[in-house]
Amino acid sequence: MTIDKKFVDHFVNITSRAALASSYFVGKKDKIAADKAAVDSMRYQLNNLEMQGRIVIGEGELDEAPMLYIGEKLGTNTGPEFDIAVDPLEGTNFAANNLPGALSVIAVAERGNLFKAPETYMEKISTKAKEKNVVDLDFSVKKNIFNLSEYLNKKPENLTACILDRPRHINIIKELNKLNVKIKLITDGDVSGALLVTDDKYDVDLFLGTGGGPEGVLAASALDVFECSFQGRFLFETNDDKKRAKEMGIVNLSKKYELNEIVSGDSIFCATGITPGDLVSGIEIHKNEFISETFVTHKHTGLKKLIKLKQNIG
Ligand code: VTB
Repeated sequence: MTIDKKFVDHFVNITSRAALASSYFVGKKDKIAADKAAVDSMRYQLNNLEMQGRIVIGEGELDEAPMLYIGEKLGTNTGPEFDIAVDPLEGTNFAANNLPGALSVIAVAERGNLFKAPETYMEKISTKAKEKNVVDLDFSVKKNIFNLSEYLNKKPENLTACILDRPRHINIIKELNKLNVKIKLITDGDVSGALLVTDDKYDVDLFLGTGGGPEGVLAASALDVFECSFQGRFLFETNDDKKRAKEMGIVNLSKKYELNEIVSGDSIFCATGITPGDLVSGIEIHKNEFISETFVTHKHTGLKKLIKLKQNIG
């Protein structure tokens, strides 16, 4: 079974509209309002779609923002059965402070093919090498860099590694620095960070570090269409986290997941820019029209491109 390609247009439209809704709150210092606008728009549009949709990854539970919640049923209750992961506003700080990189994101797979991730942290690694054993979550930073250097035939000093700027990454950053690797530190937005390995034009060879688990599943859905690898391992710190993970069916809490254990079969991924960033440009409004740019993938058709749309605001 595959997802009909007509849904690509539908989902591009949905993240574009959600991005537009959120864009009115850009720079207004109100993360909750910017998030709510994107969530409300996404929910409304998903409910109008001929599908039997179910949210498996909701947004915002880490910081208790307004959200599309896990288990929520969406659509007209006719048509194909989809599992849906959403991050209607990825980068709430970016939107609130008018900084580059705010996105509206959705990933869709057929029922049962998208990992149900709890709202916890995940150790992640992605790179532009599909082969196993080039980079691995279980390798040291040094081994990953040396292997990648050999694989890409680039000296470590010419490799770029992207990582969230967080105190928890101090040792990884020190090690990268010692190896003379170029570091691209991002303050938020690790869906985008992980996707920067998909094209040489972004000049990122490796993405690594610990970020949100839901964001990891979203990134993996897009990476599945590229010659790229992704591994993720959830970090369950509290007893509550562990209990919820078990309730969601996770047996081995310290398992390292390969990309195709996170997403399998056909899938569609869309990320529309709200503010301009590395991956896509932001929403532009001209009188009654708006322009959006969306990073889109569809596994079955091999589609992977940026789609720019000019539409009526109406
Ligand atoms: C990342 C990033 C998000 O959360 O997943 C990060 O992609 C992880 O959490 O944009 P901490 O901020 O607690 O490190 C965000 O920054 C916000 O959801």
